[in-house]
Amino acid sequence: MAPRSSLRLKIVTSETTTHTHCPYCAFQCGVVMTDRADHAGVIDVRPDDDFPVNRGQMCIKGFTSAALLDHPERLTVPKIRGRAGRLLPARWDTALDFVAERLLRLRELHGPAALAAFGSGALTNEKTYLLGKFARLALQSPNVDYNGRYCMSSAAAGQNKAFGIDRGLPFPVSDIAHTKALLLWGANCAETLPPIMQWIFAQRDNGGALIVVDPRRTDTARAAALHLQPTPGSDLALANGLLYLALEEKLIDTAYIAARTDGFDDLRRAVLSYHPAHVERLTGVSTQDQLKAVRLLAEAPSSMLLSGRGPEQQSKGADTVLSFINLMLALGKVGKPYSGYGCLTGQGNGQGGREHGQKADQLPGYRHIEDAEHRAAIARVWGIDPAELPAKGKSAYELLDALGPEGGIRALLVFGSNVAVASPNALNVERRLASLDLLVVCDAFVNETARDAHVLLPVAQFAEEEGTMTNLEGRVILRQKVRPAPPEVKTDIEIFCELARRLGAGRHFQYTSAEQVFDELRRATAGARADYSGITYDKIRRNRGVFWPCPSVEHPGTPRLFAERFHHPNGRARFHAVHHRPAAELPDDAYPFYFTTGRYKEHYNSGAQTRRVSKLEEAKPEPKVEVHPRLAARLGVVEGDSLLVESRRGAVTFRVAVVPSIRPDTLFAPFHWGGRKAANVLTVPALDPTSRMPEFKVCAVRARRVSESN
Ligand SMILES: Nc1nc2c(c(=O)[nH]1)N[C@H]1C(S)=C(S)[C@@H](COP(=O)(O)OP(=O)(O)OC[C@H]3O[C@@H](n4cnc5c(=O)[nH]c(N)nc54)[C@H](O)[C@@H]3O)O[C@H]1N2
Ligand SMILES: Nc1nc2c(c(=O)[nH]1)N[C@H]1C(S)=C(S)[C@@H](COP(=O)(O)OP(=O)(O)OC[C@H]3O[C@@H](n4cnc5c(=O)[nH]c(N)nc54)[C@H](O)[C@@H]3O)O[C@H]1N2
Ligand code: SF4
Ligand SMILES: [Mo]
Repeated sequence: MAPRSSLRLKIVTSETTTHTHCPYCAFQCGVVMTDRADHAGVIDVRPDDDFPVNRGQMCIKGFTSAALLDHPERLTVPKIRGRAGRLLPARWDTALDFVAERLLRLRELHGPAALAAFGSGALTNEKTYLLGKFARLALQSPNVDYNGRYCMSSAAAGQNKAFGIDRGLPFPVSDIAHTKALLLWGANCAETLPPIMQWIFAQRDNGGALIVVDPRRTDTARAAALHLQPTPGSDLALANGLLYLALEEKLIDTAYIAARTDGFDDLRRAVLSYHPAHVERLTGVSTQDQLKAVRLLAEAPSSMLLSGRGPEQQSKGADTVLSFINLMLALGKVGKPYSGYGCLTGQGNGQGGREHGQKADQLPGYRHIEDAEHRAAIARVWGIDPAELPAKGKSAYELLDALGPEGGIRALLVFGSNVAVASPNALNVERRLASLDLLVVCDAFVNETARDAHVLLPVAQFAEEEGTMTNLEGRVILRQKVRPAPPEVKTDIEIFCELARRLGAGRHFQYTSAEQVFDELRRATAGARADYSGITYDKIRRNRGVFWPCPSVEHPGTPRLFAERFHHPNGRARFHAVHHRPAAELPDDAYPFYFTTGRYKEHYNSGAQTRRVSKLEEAKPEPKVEVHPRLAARLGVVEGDSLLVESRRGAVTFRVAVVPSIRPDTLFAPFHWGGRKAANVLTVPALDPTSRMPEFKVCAVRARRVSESN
């Protein structure tokens, strides 16, 4: 008996409880983690009842997130590819020396632009900031970009043009509960942000109406009073059509337009051609439904339009976002209580990740790398001559497409993205990765991108490090350390510092903690659009987050934007006359169906993490292609059959899910799997001209039944 009770005592006394956040999406649920350090790594995660965003709720990914920490497949030592092609364990010094020597040699041979880095919206603000600094000062290359280009770039471009600032939601999520009309446009919140549904249900209970626009009748659409089911890629035409009807029905707010906006006359002329019958032909949405939607939005005392990746991941995504903003401005809704336009940010730090300089054209604080004043401001903080800062580099897909001897990029360092799975035209990206002289993947797991890597560097995970994240509301929160990282694992910050030293830039990378990096980030963003200068770790802890902009330590932060002014110099919002244009690839005789992509509740992005969590893998072991019963009959397939889906880029065999919830002209599959199950083998790498967002949501395919053995 005695040994047992003393053991129990030991377990109890070694428990530590930490308030932190889920590793995955932009909702950044507050969680409480309990580390029973002496109990074979058992670690509990439960939702934090007091965190004001998720209020005690969480999704299955959050509940199972601790499984990533002690996972048997975790990368725990550096690895270098040996002569026989196998990855062999190496000491840190050996691996870092190897990487640095190769980088220096390639830079000497091919110039600095031959080196590139790829970042992520999964990285903390501190890492985002350092990755941009590392690329510019240690690699000395213009070529740094990140997976937010695949995620937030269209919404960012639209908001910057219209409002002069880009913060996903201009209000806290709790405002959703009080709006009288909520339009979710191409966002499947029930699966992608499950705990946000508490605010959406509260909105309904408060008498509000919900409208959903999605080519599929998703769980989110099922909760709606009105579901519009447009043809993929027709959102801009639909939004312009709604504005046409608003003009026709005299629903626009002329006083607001005169007082707070510029450019309405050009827009009015542009939307004259979006007659409802024409819009019905382009979108498949009836005139009656168009009218219902615009009346709900316009006549409600408060209304919100929130967009997801559906309309944004298109080769006209930035213009489509502008068409949404045009509509909400014309109705006089933006900046009024419980009203406005917002985009639902995706990745854990999808917001902060787009502000602090890991983007090819950007410097910290949302500064522009081609603006002389912005360059000078950052050069002062970094202690360099502005001339030492490279120019703007290539966007994510263009960067990956330039890998190898033809494109000229010889070395790539990847931090936090599984580009081989997540990029459009994935087979091309796979080939380009394989043609690199040096591929370094820094990750906690050996994902598909690591398959051709020369060096793998193991990194600490969310519960093993500290740093700030900025959630979908623009609230800066603190990721806290729950337990130490495994002994042979480093944080991304340590890797930046150690590599920078070996590349001769060590004096710019003297940090001993994430908080020190944050203090530099605060100085670098002072006076900039995304001003974090008044935020401290301590202030975040005391207030459960601080909303940027926050320009001084005394400043309480800014939960709501636009009540008085927009962020263009004259304080007014700008309308933009935008026109519908077809998707880059439309169905034709050879490839007769639309193909679109999205997500399952159980998996996260490329699946590099969630496919390793047994509960999630059991719940959703494979991707299925959704087929409407009429189309299934035409193709001669039933539930569970194998369907070969082919585009001009490649072919994938999916098992079939026959569902009445999809349009009969459209196939849908999730992109969470790699290799031969990768939806991105099919997608088209057409890019938006402004945001450089790939068209993940529309391409043309053909399909035929195959036997299991094929
Ligand atoms: N479970 C889960 N949650 C996640 C993620 C995850 O991978 N899994 N990822 C996170 C990230 S990074 C992101 S960006 C967000 C994304 O969150 P969402 O934007 O909600 O996700 P998606 O499923 O990509 O796309 C939303 C919807 O767009 C629809 N759609 C497809 N084509 C079109 C179109 O042409 N027009 C319109 N209007 N709709 C279209 C799809 O049917 C889909 O239901 O989710 C975040 N949360
Ligand atoms: N067809 C199609 N393709 C899409 C989309 C779509 O809707 N359809 N959506 C796009 C969108 S919105 C996104 S956001 C992308 C996402 O797709 P990816 O860019 O592949 O992102 P993840 O799958 O989240 O990959 C993250 C990797 O980073 C690692 N990681 C996590 N945290 C850290 C960290 O702190 N440091 C380091 N070094 N590594 C870390 C994880 O282990 C994992 O291997 O996919 C895009 N691709
Ligand atoms: S994945 Fe998103 S919604 Fe789910 S628990 Fe994590 S932060 Fe919350
Ligand atoms: Mo995303």
